[in-house]
Amino acid sequence: MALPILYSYRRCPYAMRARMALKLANIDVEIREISLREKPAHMLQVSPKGTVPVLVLQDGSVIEQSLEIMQWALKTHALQTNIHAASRASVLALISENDDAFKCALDAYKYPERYPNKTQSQHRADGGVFLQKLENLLQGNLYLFGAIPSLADVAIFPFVRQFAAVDANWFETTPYPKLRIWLRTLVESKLFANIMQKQPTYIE
Ligand SMILES: N[C@@H](CCC(=O)N[C@@H](CS)C(=O)NCC(=O)O)C(=O)O
Repeated sequence: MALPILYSYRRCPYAMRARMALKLANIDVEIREISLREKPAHMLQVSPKGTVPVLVLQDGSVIEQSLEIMQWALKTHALQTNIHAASRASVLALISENDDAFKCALDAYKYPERYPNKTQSQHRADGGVFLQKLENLLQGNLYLFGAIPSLADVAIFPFVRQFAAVDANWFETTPYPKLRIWLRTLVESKLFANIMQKQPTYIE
């Protein structure tokens, strides 16, 4: 194969962060935009779990978790190397909180009919705990861990973007002013515009 292959889905936040990391690292890949309903047989063959993103390298090795794709792509990039050893554990812990508790709250807030144990505003309040934590980290900093973006900013903002979009009017009135600026900066970045370009669905 000429280039590594990235099985991707444009609107998937995990795939977004993988595409951003690859772009930041200037790693050219063949992006295969999939249909989640009709996943390509080759993708399922190399990664039977059936989620995107999946990166297939030229030597045939497969990286099938978005965070691992990011870490692989950015192993020598400032986004990772500028993180002090002491902060590294905090960066990874924050990403893990995003991927676990916040992602659960996001799903429940987006699809409250599937999670009737609580009302939609209770689900939103659950997510708000993480948003408040981000707001606190952004006091005095443009980014979560300082003046320049870290792995955490890129890994987390696609999920906050989805949370904010559920009810944009509500988000504009939240007591998270720094978070709003942070989100706008990242969403309006050239990097994000670049990785959100539409492309036809890959047909095997
Ligand atoms: N832990 C995985 C999660 C990836 C994931 O859940 N992706 C979703 C799309 S956002 C997916 O492919 N779901 C499979 C499906 O909907 O069939 C990662 O970090 O890469």
